[in-house]
Amino acid sequence: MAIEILQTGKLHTSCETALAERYTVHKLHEQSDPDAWLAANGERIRAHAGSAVKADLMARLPNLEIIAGFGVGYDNIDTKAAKQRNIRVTNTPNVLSDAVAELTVGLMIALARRIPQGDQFVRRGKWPAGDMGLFSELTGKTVGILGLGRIGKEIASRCQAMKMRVVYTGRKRQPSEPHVFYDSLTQMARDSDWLVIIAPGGKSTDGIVSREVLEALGPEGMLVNVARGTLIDEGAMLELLQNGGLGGAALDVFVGEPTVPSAFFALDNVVLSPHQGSATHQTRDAMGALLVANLEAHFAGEPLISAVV
Ligand code: NAP
Ligand code: 8YV
Repeated sequence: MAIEILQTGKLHTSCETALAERYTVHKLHEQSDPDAWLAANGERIRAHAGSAVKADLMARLPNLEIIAGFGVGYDNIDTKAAKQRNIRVTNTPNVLSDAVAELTVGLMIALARRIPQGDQFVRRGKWPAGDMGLFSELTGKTVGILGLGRIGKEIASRCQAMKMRVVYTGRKRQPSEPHVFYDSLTQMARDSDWLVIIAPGGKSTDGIVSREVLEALGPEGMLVNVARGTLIDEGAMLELLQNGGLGGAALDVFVGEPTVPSAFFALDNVVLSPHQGSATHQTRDAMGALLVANLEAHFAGEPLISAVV
């Protein structure tokens, strides 16, 4: 009998194709009455493919065995509820690290050199009236990385290629890493020209980049967030960007994304990106393949490839 699995949102096309070849896939987001559909069919579902799974959805799926997440971050999956029900959870680590690191360095250069603003300057015909001005560069600067994990390390090596000095913070020092470790995020921000945030979302990091940290980074300091919007005190960041208390910010993630506070749009010292860290064809294909490989391993009774629960 075919294994029945549930999607609650659209997934990358190659992933959806691979799932449909192997399983009977139900798409809750395409049902006219999702609630009635779950009541009638929920007990047949053995797997969920994709992220954003809360305890109330799990409760509607009494025979759910596994949640295969599409993404390395799993802050939108209730892993505590999953553990209590013995539901396995997988994510898609490593395969996206290069793409996210590439975007990070791209955002850094874009912010330092005001590349999006320069494009607008030319397109709007402002150049003939005079040059745009001078900005800063990465060369010789210190970058502090919050979260020297899989992606953080890829960012670090690319920053070194840009002739930057790398320092980092996290919950613990990593003895095998050559970079200077700070046990205080505020102190690291004070000593850094750039602060790059790439630690997981969730309760343990909520608001960790506080007003105090942002003020320590200071009027010349540049902030990059490619992690989750929840790590930063977004209101304080906006205020400091507006009043010159913070030099600039390049942001790929936001607290209420895809809605972004319109106050950001008026700021010249900001580069905005719509959560594009892993958004390349090759990386999304690889993420989808890993999601499917985890499901296949589970239903074959083999060890999961990338389990978080
Ligand atoms: P990872 O390998 O687990 O690295 C996470 C790092 O964060 C580790 O170095 C860890 O170090 C540190 N960390 C964890 N909890 C912390 C805490 N409470 N306080 C301070 N540091 C903490 O994860 P990854 O694969 O690099 O991914 C990191 C995150 O990037 C994901 O969780 C996701 O939210 C985000 N992401 C964003 C995009 C995007 O499109 N923008 C794409 C992919 C991933 P310690 O254990 O020493 O604390
Ligand atoms: C998204 C990400 O998951 O992997 C993560 O944690 O933030 C991204 O790769 C991806 O955009 C799928 O929604």
